[in-house]
Amino acid sequence: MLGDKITARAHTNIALVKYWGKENEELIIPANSSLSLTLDEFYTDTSVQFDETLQSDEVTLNDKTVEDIKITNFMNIIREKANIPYFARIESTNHVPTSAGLASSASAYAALSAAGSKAAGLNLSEKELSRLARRGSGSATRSIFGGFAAWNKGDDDETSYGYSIEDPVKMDINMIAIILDNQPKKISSRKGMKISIETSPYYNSWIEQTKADFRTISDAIKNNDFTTLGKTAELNAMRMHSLTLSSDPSYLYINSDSIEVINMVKELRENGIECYYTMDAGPNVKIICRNNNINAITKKLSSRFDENQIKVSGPGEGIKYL
Ligand code: FM0
Repeated sequence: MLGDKITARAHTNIALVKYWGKENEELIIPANSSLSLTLDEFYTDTSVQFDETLQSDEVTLNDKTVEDIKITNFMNIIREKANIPYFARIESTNHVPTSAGLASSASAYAALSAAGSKAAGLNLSEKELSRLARRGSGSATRSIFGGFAAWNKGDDDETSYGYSIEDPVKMDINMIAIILDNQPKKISSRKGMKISIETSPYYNSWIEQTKADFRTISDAIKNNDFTTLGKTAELNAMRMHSLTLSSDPSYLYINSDSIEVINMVKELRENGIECYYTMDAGPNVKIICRNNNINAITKKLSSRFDENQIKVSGPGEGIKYL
């Protein structure tokens, strides 16, 4: 009921086929479909309560009051859908290492969509929730779902939505995140992808490549083929990063620590420990591996990095109300 305090939990996700570029910036319609794995270790809990006595939305993030026009704009979408004029009290706690570049906007907007829409009296399906989450941050579209999830590109608000590919996940797959920099990124993904789509001469090839990668990884999931999934995800990530290098101005998320981790992964592989790397819009590296190799990989990483920089995670679940 309107006035009830509703709390939802959403987990973050890491893309295996990356989203990098928008066809429509206002509606957040992407230039390509993407595919991800939701992780159990990193999540956001958000509660929303509408209150007719409030003069504006009151937002606290990890117990700190924040003013964020993006959140107000997002709440306006919910107000419009529910046809209510009231502001809300929003409390959000991120169980993601602070600004670790672990796609906290994905879990944040997925949790806010679920809690906000229900608190406003809306009863949205998961597909509708994913379309709503998309308006906050593209990657949030996929965080409504657990396990392997995808975001269908579509070409308007109706047809651009998230869906489950497989949950629970059958494949033996984990991700080890190596936190190399916990500062907010200099070039946000929003800005970075805009520069890429507008200036990289390779952008069209990227779009063609992501279509092939999407098919390859979907098949690999069906066939429980870890090797093909890992290889393709690694290539897809590096091809996304090559768009940043080939943009004007050129920019780079990869730093010298990232390169060190990449080389460690290659060395591990040469020694028979099968693992692959992926990276998003920041220097942190995520290593894709099987259960029985976690120890060997974390041992190697600990020779160079601090224990609290290394976070192991398995597949996580979709949105839930607490
Ligand atoms: O997650 O401008 O969702 O597919 O993480 O808010 O829609 O923060 F590697 C980059 C995420 C992009 C790939 O972009 O952008 C992926 C990325 P917004 P997001």
